[in-house]
Amino acid sequence: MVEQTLCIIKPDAVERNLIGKILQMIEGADLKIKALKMLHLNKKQAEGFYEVHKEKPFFDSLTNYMSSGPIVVAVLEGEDAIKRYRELMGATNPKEAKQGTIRNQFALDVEKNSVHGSDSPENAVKEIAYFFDKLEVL
Ligand code: IDP
Ligand code: MG
Repeated sequence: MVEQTLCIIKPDAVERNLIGKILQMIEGADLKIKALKMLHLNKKQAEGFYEVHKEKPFFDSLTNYMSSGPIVVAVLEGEDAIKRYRELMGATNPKEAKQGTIRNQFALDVEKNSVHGSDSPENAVKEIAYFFDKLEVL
């Protein structure tokens, strides 16, 4: 099934000039970029995006980090895109991420792990709508 998923290139990766390399890996994995932009979230906007994690001990640190610098947000499309992009990202903790994955290559630690990807069709729809207007997604 053709799906769309939300990708974020997080502040640690933007800061280290990894946008191009990460987008190259995404395109190389046969995922199509259907929307793309750069922005700098404020703390409230980061908290809104990660609302599902608001009870977690790492919520404050995570939302500080996600609002600490510019990010790139993108909509990716392809067959089974949600699962395939999560496989390409690798495990949340880079120590557990398989070789060849984005997080294995670029993540700094379990928080500053370079990329985000939606984890289900329902969340993909919500997350895409958080960042993109209907008219902005091809
Ligand atoms: P995911 O990004 O692989 O889906 P989630 O469990 O949804 O992982 O967590 C969202 C984000 O919160 C992670 O990508 C990471 O930046 C951060 N995070 C997750 N677990 C921890 C932790 O144990 N310590 C610090 N930050 C964490
Ligand atoms: Mg998640």
